[in-house]
Amino acid sequence: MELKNKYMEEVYNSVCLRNPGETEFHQAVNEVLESLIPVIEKRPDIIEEGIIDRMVEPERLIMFRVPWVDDKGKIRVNRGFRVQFNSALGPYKGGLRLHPTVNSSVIKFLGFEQIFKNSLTGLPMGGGKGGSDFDPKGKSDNEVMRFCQSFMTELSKHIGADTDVPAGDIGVGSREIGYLFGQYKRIRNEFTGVLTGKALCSGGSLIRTEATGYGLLYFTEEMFNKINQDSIKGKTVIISGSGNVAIYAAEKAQEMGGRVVAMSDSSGYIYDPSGIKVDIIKQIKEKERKRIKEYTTYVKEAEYHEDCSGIWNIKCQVALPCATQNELDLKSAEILVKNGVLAVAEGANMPVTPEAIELFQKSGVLFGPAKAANAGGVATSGLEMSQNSMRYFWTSEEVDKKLKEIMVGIFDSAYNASKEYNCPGDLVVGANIAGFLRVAEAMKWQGIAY
Ligand code: NDP
Ligand code: 2IT
Repeated sequence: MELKNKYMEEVYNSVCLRNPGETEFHQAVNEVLESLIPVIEKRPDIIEEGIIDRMVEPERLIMFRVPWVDDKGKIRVNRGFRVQFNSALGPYKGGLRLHPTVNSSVIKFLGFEQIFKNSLTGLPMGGGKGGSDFDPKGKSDNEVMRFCQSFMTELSKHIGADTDVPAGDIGVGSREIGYLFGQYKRIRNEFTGVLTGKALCSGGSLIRTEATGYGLLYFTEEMFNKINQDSIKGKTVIISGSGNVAIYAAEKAQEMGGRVVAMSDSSGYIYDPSGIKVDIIKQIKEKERKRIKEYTTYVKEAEYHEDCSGIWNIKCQVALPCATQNELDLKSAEILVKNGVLAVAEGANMPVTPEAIELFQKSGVLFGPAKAANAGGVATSGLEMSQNSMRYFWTSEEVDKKLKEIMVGIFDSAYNASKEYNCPGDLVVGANIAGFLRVAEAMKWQGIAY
């Protein structure tokens, strides 16, 4: 979208020129620059210090070959990435994604978003992201292990508990983190908190598994309470995806009295008007690693439909996209608005297209942007790092309480910034500004270090 400020337009054009064809990265930068126009109009020092010019350029981008041997003895080669985007606030922090669509554009967009998200948590974490175009689907545990060991053999040269701390994202859960952790420990001979999302037996934190989904619901409830004087209770909820974020979003939505009627994977969606049984989804997805279609073998009355984007045709009051980027477009948004949706919050990163966001906001739908709404995962990773540093652990109740406080804090920061900058309730602008200001202050204080 066109930026109504000459300086921002120049920065954006240079990002496009320098990163040709990287459309997801361009999209993420465009949204942030647009939101920051009122800030630079008030603060000429930000332009003078080159804060934005520096922020859109990663501090470091590592790209490497990942060779591994499959179960048939055939040599396979994937491409590995780690973007260390910004270390103004702390060690680089962000997940690893294993999915065939991973490329430098996807990793840069995710790493860029992560800077502001991590800042919003208030915890000392910089922004980073990584991954590979390796597809874990259909691979044996041994193949996944060999891939992870090869990936970590190179990555271990660039990370560390005080340097860069990766975690999970699409295709990376406890199994993969375990293989990665084991290989790091072997190479470096160090048992440290170099990764988060670890199993409890190896220094993991209680509630990290649940954190992104739970945090999303705490954030959504804050939007309902503080903007609309309403709540999730009694609302019909649709959640796309059926991975880590989606499952625990569904669990918490039901605990809060919402009625979750549909979930999906990349093949299709299930509709269960009597309310999705989350334990069955956990069984299919976490234990058996099967397709969501299997749900209909457990629940006979449930319907299965191919084409995952059809999920947005179902009438609901709350829509929570928790699968992947750009999964909810203008056409789907028009249907949701027509069907009376009241709130949309992004569990995935950048799942709603810019045109769809604009429609929701124009139509008075509460909209929770990813940077704020899904920050509970990385926030709890930050709490895992704290516990590792102390060589101690907190109870579920303690971690959950801190997570809730952080999510309420993020909502308040974004909402207050939206009011201060004359667009009350625009949490996209509010989150971008609140996240940015903290990073900008640290960059200014540290001089031209990067
Ligand atoms: P998982 O791998 O656990 O689950 C991903 C889910 O999304 C699966 O149901 C998957 O379906 C679906 N999906 C993935 N790619 C596509 C696609 N191209 N089209 C349609 N569906 C797709 O990942 P997570 O739950 O961890 O991550 C989901 C989203 O949340 C991502 O955007 C991630 O960046 C974001 N996120 C994750 C956090 C975390 O802590 N894990 C924290 C904050 C954000 P299928 O099985 O068919 O591929
Ligand atoms: O997008 C994200 O915030 C994550 N995938 C979680 C990152 C983390 O370091 O826990």
